[in-house]
Amino acid sequence: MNLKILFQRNLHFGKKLIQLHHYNAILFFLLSMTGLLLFSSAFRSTFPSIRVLMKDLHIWIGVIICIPLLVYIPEMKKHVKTLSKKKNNRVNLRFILSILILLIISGFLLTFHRVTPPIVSSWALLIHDVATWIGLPYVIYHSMTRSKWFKKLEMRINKVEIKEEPMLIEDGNPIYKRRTFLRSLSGSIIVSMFLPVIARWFQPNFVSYSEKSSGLNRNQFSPIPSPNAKSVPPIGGGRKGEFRYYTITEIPKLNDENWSFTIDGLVEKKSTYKWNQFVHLERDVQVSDFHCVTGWSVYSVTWEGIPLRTLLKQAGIKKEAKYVKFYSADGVYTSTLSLDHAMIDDVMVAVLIDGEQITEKNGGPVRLIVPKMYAYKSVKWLNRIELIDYEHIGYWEKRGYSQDAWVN
Ligand SMILES: Nc1nc2c(c(=O)[nH]1)N[C@H]1C(S)=C(S)[C@@H](COP(=O)(O)O)O[C@H]1N2
Ligand SMILES: [Mo]
Repeated sequence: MNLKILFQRNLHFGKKLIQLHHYNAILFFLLSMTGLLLFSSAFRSTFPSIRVLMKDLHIWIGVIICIPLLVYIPEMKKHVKTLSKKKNNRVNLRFILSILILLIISGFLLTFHRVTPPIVSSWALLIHDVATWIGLPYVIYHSMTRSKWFKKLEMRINKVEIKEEPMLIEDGNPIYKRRTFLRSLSGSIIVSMFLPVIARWFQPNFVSYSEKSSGLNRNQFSPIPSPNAKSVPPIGGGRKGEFRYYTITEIPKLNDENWSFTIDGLVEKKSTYKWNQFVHLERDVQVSDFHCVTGWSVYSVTWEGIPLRTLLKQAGIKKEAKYVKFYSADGVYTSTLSLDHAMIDDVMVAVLIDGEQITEKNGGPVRLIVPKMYAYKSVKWLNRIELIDYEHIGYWEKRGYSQDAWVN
């Protein structure tokens, strides 16, 4: 082929590539911002009302970012050809494309998490997170070292070095050395910024171990509930997976003095328990899975507590009662179940998890669990159950979460 034509074609292609990169950079920035906001617990508590909007936005930007990628696919062969002599660029391309593919597939699965079994979303979320925490720093590095600003900086440093140490040449090309130095410097700065999060992913038990040993659980209630024989050791060896701790308020500071537990509303017998009464109520043990609507799950959790229906029957359900409303000691969070759903066997007012007291982060001393529904139903720091005859809309449901919380 005529060399001149080949050159022109490459030039044309190069321009296209640059254009593609500009669109991508903006979209990628928006995608990262919305993604990081969704991940952030500060955002969860400060702007709960736009959380659902942010999620939809993130999904749509994700879909839009696939369009330039579709434009690129037919050109890919050509692109790879132009890189036949540049090993680094080829590796770079392969890496970026694999990260993108992982993000797209896992993002797609997460978007349709309601029609897939929870185990699929757990994996998808893990992959989405890991790919983000590796891909994001890489893309920042990539776009930095390729920016005009960085190139100028490199050139300036190289010039200075050449003037000052012209004799260094025997030790290899000084320009090359300086450039590698500058690149590894910016690389390590970026990596050290992201390392804490990345490390957490590869050492998922890190947080819970340090928590146990440093006694971060400030829930010091006495007497300590003594676990049922079925709870210790926990059935099947204990839970699999990690909780992500969520709260939309500060964690309430609870102790056996200020804590109480009330059942009231449309019941025959209203009652309020103090801790030392509550701790002596008869408890049951069950193993169940715990699913958050954002995709993560914790499997085979051994919960010990009082089945909700036992509590309700003891209180005496009045005929007018249609719904059960749950309150949190944080003073803000609530959820509801219809009376029928509240009577399902595994809905439990839990006191122990895997034979241990529920930590304050995890919603202790007492939390609700509704295993068959997404965990936004499972009120943490549960301190009041009220029977009502109207439908109450819970905290997250009011802010856009589906009223139907059934897990597939
Ligand atoms: N009081 C209170 N209960 C709550 C929440 C909350 O923010 N506050 N978040 C809910 C959601 S969305 C989930 S996924 C679970 C998380 O439980 P964990 O923080 O113990 O992992 O608690 C649920 N119960
Ligand atoms: Mo959740």
